[in-house]
Amino acid sequence: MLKIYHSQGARSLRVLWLCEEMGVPYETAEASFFKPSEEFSVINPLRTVPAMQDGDVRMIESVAMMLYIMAKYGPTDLEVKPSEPGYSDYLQYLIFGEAGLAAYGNPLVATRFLAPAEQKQNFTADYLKGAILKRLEFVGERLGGKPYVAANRFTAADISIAYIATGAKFAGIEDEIPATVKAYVANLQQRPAFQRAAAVK
Ligand SMILES: N[C@@H](CCC(=O)N[C@@H](CS)C(=O)NCC(=O)O)C(=O)O
Repeated sequence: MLKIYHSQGARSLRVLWLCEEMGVPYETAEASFFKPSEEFSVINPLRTVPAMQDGDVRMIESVAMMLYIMAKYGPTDLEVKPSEPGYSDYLQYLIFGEAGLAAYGNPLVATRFLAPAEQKQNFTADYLKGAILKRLEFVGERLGGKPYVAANRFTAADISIAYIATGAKFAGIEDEIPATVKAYVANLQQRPAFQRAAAVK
């Protein structure tokens, strides 16, 4: 069975949500980057969350885990095939959710919680915040009121993008998320699979 090293509110949420949508069984193990267990440190020496073990397979990138699970435990409509309209959007937003959005949040979160008081407000933190909000405006414009970012249906790309709403809380910018994106995420979060995944401690 898939073992997902998870911490509530971390990017492991993407992987749990995907598994819940697909009906793929999984178990979780606690993954704390502040107090990592020995087991977690062995699975992921970087101690970033999530990590995943599937037999001999070990992975430490949430979007790559999603691609792996869909390919290995699918087929699933959460994936868009190259022959379908919307394939390029699907690929773009699946990757953009991490590389274009959430990745900018890590140094912002670290600055907020770990930086000395006199370094909490600095050029870099302001730049990162601006970069995330600018990219969220872009997503909102791209959505144009539609409920999904690609292929006119719910896909893994939506799971990837929607994580930013959770990450934004840690970054202290949740109130600044554009209304269009807030509405998009709120709609996705109504899904029972999201609610089951978000409830996992
Ligand atoms: N690109 C990685 C990022 C993983 C990541 O940075 N996770 C955060 C928690 S959501 C973390 O572990 N931060 C602690 C750190 O960067 O040391 C992924 O998508 O899995």
